Amino acid sequence: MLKLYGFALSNYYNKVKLALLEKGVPFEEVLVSFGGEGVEGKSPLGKVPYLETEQGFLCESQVMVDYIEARWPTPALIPSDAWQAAKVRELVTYSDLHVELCARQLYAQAFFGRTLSEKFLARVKGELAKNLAAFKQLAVFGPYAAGDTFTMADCAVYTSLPLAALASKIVYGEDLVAAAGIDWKPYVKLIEQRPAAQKVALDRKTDQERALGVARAKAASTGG
Ligand SMILES: N[C@@H](CCC(=O)N[C@@H](CS)C(=O)NCC(=O)O)C(=O)O
Repeated sequence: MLKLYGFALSNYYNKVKLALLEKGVPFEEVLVSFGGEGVEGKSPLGKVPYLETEQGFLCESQVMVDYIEARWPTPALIPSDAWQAAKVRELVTYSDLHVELCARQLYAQAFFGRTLSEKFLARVKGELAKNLAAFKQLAVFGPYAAGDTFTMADCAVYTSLPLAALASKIVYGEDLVAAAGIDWKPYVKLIEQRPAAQKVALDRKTDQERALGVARAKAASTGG
């Protein structure tokens, strides 16, 4: 059976978990925190999630989602048409690379008690506003992220976009996602009608205190 390593507060862990749950693929969850023991040789950068298969370990959430899609094609999380599939993957990339990775620069202050410089925050604010405006041009929300069907783009967007909204609200006092004209709250409500997303959301809530405690201890021990 597949084993998914990571923790339920991690958006990338939840992206893969949501894909597995949507497809009904059996898997075991193995709790590994960031900087946790045993990551060596399985996830070279020490990041979670990573996935254990019968053939070895995989890291990088989108690689895992693509592997799961190839191995268990039904129900499909990507259209069969090459163009439509590329549009879904384009949105996944924008969500992961341009929205989440940019917003991630705020997490140290938003969630882990660090203070970032005004100059740094001003730069990230401009960058995030620009990237969200670009993301909005590609996202369909019709009603799903990439169109009228639930796809792997929803696995990425549902697990990351609310974090960008929350982090920017905490740091700047303004939800930059909403400010970009992205009405993300009804979208989250829609996705959370799905049993798979309900499980992800419940497990995330349960994991919140544990994960924050670990992250704060790590920040304190590294003088962060
Ligand atoms: N590109 C990676 C990003 C994974 C990632 O950043 N994971 C975070 C947790 S959400 C992590 O492990 N952070 C610890 C670190 O970067 O050392 C993916 O898609 O899997």
